Amino acid sequence: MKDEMRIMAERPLNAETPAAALRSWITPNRLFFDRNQGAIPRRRISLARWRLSVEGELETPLVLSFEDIRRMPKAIAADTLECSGNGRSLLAEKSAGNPWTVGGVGNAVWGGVWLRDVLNPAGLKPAAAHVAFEGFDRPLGAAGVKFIRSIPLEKALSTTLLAYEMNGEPLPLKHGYPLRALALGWTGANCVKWLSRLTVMDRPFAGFFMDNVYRVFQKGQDPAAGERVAGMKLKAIITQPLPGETLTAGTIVVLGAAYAGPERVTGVDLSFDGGTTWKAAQFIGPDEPFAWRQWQVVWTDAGPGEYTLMACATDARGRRQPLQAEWNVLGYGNNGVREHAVSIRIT
Ligand SMILES: Nc1nc2c(c(=O)[nH]1)N[C@H]1C(S)=C(S)[C@@H](COP(=O)(O)O)O[C@H]1N2
Ligand SMILES: [Mo]
Repeated sequence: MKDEMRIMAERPLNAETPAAALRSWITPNRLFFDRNQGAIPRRRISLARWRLSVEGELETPLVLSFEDIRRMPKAIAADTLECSGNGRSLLAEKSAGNPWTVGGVGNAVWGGVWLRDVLNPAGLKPAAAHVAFEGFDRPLGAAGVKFIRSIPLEKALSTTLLAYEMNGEPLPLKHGYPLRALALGWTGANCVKWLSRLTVMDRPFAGFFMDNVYRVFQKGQDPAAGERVAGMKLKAIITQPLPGETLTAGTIVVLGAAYAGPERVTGVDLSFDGGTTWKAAQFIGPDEPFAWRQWQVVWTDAGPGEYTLMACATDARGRRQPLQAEWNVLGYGNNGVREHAVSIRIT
């Protein structure tokens, strides 16, 4: 149903956006996917009490109030956010984790401050190499490990936003109120919610959520030896029709979205016959860096039969999405064209 999240787990809350709600360029806050490793704070922290501590390889460590953040130059950026595991359940071979289909992704316009405007005035020391983000959400489970993640300084200073607004509203509690990180174009795991502390480090933060997960590795391989998830992968999704739909012969409008994380999407091709022939889709809607592009194909004279629709995106570097995803133990980055095929019937 268009209006209901598909809940995969309640504690922690993990829920995906229904595919039909991915048709609009902006994903409504109410339907934006939820991905949590720990417990969502029970109520909004008082802004008067909230503090952000900024420490580590800095000349002048800082403690900022919400007012301090509010007084800084405001930045607005569109960003499509996707969980590393999105599409995992569509892989032919099983992998461990939440069974995401297509809805572990959403697009929003975020308002906040550039991370560089917080860090630069504090004076970065020459050893600065990574920035670690810590949230104040409580860990769940016996291990009690906090969700702490770091990103390279270069990413932190170029295109990372600290957001307090989502689609013109204060950041909703579930999405990190009052402040979250957004490494634009990078997977959700790099976008820590409920920020309480930023630590500039001389090396990547070491810990469970850096070294045991959010790594791309094969069976029998040490997770820490695998590559860290960073930029979202090039991918097209079909949002209309939906899998299993029965349609009436005639003109059929196929809709979808395509995204490439830090890259730009330059084309989408659609096949009605399981990949034998391809037709270029037409872009519709806004064209913003780091945000998905919507596309459509108007299919006239669609006759009765069974069809498999497949969409394939191309990026500005001329790369095409793979026909089949590269499998890995945790099922990250599924951008396979075949895995995202939509089978329909026309009568
Ligand atoms: N503090 C904190 N930040 C977090 C997480 C978390 O569990 N705790 N989960 C991360 C993951 S894996 C994803 S995909 C995104 C999801 O953001 P959303 O719930 O706002 O969609 O938040 C990230 N930031
Ligand atoms: Mo994620």
